[in-house]
Parts: sequence; structure tokens; C-alpha cells
Amino acid sequence: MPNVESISAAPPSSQLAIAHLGLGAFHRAHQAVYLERYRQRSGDVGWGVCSANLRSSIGLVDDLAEAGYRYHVAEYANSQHLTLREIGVIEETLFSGRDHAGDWGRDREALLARLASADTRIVTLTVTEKGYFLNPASGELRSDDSMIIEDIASPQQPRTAPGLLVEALARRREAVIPPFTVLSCDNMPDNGTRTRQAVVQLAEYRDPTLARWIADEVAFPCSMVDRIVPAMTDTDFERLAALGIADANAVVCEAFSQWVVEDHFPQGRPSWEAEGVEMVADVAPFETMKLRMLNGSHSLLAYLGALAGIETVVDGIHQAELRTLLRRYMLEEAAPTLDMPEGIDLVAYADSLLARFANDSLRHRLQQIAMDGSQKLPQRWLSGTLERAGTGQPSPCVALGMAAWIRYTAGEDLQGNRYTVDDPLAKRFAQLHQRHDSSSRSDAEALVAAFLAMDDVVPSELAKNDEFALAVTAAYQALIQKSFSEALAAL
Ligand code: NAI
Ligand code: CS2
Repeated sequence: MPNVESISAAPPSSQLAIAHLGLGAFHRAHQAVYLERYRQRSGDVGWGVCSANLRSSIGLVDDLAEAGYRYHVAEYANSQHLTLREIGVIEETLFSGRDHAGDWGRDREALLARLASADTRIVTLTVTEKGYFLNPASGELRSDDSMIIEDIASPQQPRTAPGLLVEALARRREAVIPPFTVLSCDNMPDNGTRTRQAVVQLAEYRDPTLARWIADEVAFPCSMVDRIVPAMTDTDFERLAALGIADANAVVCEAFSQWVVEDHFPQGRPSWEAEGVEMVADVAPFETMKLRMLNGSHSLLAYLGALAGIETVVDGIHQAELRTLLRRYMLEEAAPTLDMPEGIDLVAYADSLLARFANDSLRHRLQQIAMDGSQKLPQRWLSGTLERAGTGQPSPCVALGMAAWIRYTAGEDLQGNRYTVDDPLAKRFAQLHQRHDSSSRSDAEALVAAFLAMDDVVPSELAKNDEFALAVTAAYQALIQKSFSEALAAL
């Protein structure tokens, strides 16, 4: 039996001062844990959370309510040591998406009332990269998306996260209530600035004065978030049951946790720093480091590993050739693009990431990481690669990664096993694969060119770089014509 430290939840709050959009696994295991620890230590019960889902997971919203808003987080240092926390800071859950009958916005009015209430001082988000409806390469609002078109047409019945924020802020402005602070906790570059862009651009369609008020008055601090929280598997639930925890809302994660937050909260905030949150003036260097080093190598492992039929991060990291590739990518292609404050040792950081990936208590599926590549790759690989290309430096690991991603989007691994490609651009990918029979040499070139020409994913300056295009094409041909190991060795 592992060594388990159990910690019960603190007493309930006196006020729900935080509203959250995106009640997923990460919110339950990261932000909620920091708040729970803060409440335990300080006794300050003023920062309860109302957490809402706008898409899927109506079950979780109702199950948490039924469980009295208590659930468990199992933090695994390794398979022998874990901390089991009971969490009670999420004290209201709402659903504002499409329900099983196809109807929209069951609790939308309750959520808007909560967001517009003077009690709400911070709104946090983990709605995934695609939930901001931004063009991943340019950061502009995707005003041609059908959900955004709906929100422009019916701004008082919003369906998207930016739409809810605009309507709630409009209500606050009307009622002369100061705006809440908006804190994105998603893996996006400049996540605060990008969230502001989405909200202000959407507000412009409704009322330019409102848009200007939001731009001038609302704080959108940036943050870097880090904790590996895989989607739960049956094995995870079974392991918890063996410890006497029968909890359908539980989450399993690593013991490591990091949160770096730009300190700009005009309506106040919990004293998170006492729990180890780094409150800084500029998050950008930490955010870029994490996106390019951790997330960049995650994606590299995800596409290459998934093509080779490898299921999880830990299985992949045990393959020497993949482990070597990730270390090389981090040290030779990601680290040289980073400009870090003094004292940050990027070699030590890379090694600590490899050690975290090797945590054998987590079953982090590569297919989960491979999801939404179109939304992730610009910040993980392509912005750094563009910088390198600008100074004539090649990025062979990213070129191989891009080749693997393109091949991955065909929906079939190198052994011919099929899977679903989960990405907002999946239909476009399927059309490109249909158009080009990539087993022929010239069509492989055309296929790679067509993927690189997607300017909402690949920065056009990088797509025009012949050396990069040639490297991706060569890697693609090696992947499909030779063995997986030979493609790696060709590096
Ligand atoms: P999850 O699958 O458990 O939850 C996803 C959440 O996003 C759900 O609440 C879902 O309703 C919502 N969502 C998805 N698409 C949406 C849309 N178009 N509009 C509004 N809401 C939408 O995933 P998890 O683990 O909670 O991760 C969510 C995000 O948190 C990630 O995309 C990432 O940006 C961030 N994150 C996750 C980490 C992890 O290890 N799981 C670590 C660091 C950051
Ligand atoms: C992963 C991240 O799913 C993914 O794309 O790369 O969720 C990763 O686990 C976290 O960012 C770790 O903090």
C-alpha cells in the first residue's frame, strides 16, 4: 500500500467571490487546490468559487452538487507516496451549454446573475485554447465561427466564454458595479492579453462604447499554469477505491504544481503567494518557457508516440530514442529561444520535466495531448521556430514534429489503426488528406505544402521558409516510407 497523507476540506465560505468558466479536471486539481490550501492556512473563507461548464460535462456539474460540493484530489509524487485532499472550495456548479435534449443554457441566467453580482471579484477560465475563439496564429477573434455569429446576433443569450464575459460586463457597467478581474488559466501565450482581445473584439460588434470601457477598465492579468492532470481512467478510479475513496468526481495528478500570475487585481485577490504562487510583474518569460519546453515536448511525444502506437507519456518516455529526442528538442531548439531572468537553469528545467514525464503513477494518454493541435502548435513550436528561422537556424526536431502531426491528422497510425482526430479543424485536415495521396513522393510534398499554407496555424513567414518546408517534407517522407526508428535516426 502507498504512503497516504489525507487532508480534509476547510469549512464553507461566507462569499462566492470567484466565478470560474470551464469546470474540468485541471480547475479541480490546480486553482481549487491552491484556494483550499489558502483557506486551510489563513481561515479566510471569503473566496468561494462558483464553477460553470459551457460545453459538455453537464454530468460533472450535477454530480458535484449531489456530492455536497466535496471531491478528492490525489497528488502522486510517485506510486508509493500521495497526498489525498478533500476539496470544498467549489460551492456552486452551473451549466450553460447544450444539454442532452439539445437545449441551450439551462443555468445561463443564474450564471450571468452570478457574474454580474458585486460579490464576484475575479472570473477565472480554463475553457481550453479553442474556447476563446481566436485565430491561433494571429490572436484575432474568429468572427466567422458559428458560435460567435450567434453571440453577435443574440448577445443577451451568450453561448461562448467571451460572450458571457461581454454580457456580464455590460450588466455591471449598466448597474455601476466595478468590473471583475478576468484571469485566464489556459495554456495560451499572453493568455490575459488574448482573452482581452477576444472580449473587446466581440463587444465592438455590440457597442463600441462598451468595448472601449472594457479595454480601459477591466484587468486581464496573464498567468502561467503548470500541473499535469490527465483525464481520469478506470484504473485511476480503481486505485482510489482501493484506498477507500469512492468518488466519481475525484482527480489524479502529479505532486508538482506551479502558478505564476501577473499581479494586477483591482478588486483584490486571495494572498496566494503564501501557498507558493509566484505573483510577478511580467509572466511572459515563464509562460514562454513552459509552453515551448514542457508543452512543446509533450506535443512532440504525443504525435510521434501516437503514430507508433504508444499509449501514454510514461510509456513513451521509457523509449530511449524518444527521450533523447525530447531532451535534444528542449536544449537545442526551445531553450536557445528563451530570454529568462537570472537564476533560471534551463538544463535543470529540461531534466526536471523528463523526470515529471516519467511519473509512473499517471496514465497520461498521448491522444489527450494530441487533441486540438491546430490550437496548440503555434505557441508550442512555431513561434520559436520562426525566430530561429529568422536567424538562419534550422529546427529539425520541430520539422519532424510537424511531419508527425500532419501524418497524425490522417486519423490512422503507422500500423493502420484508426482513431478520431479531435480538433476544430479536423474536417479541413480530412479534406487535405483526401486530396493528396501521400504515398507518392510529389503528393507528399503537396500535402506538406497544403498544411504549411494554413495561415491560421502556421505563421506565413515560416511557411515561406524553403528550408523549413524541405525539412518537414523530408521528415514526412521518412516517416511514411521508412520505419519510425529510421525517421528518428535520420535526425
Ligand atoms: P477537461 O477536458 O477536463 O476540461 C475541459 C474544460 O473546457 C471543460 O470544462 C469543458 O467544458 C471546457 N471547454 C472545452 N471546449 C470549450 C469551449 N469551446 N467553450 C467553453 N468551454 C469549453 O480538460 P482540463 O484538463 O481541465 O484542461 C483544460 C485546459 O486547462 C487545457 O486546455 C489547458 O489550457 C489548461 N491546462 C490543463 C492542464 C492539464 O494538465 N490538464 C495543465 C495546464 C493547463
Ligand atoms: C498537455 C498539457 O494536454 C496537453 O496539451 O501538454 O495539458 C500539460 O499536461 C499541462 O500544460 C501541464 O501543465
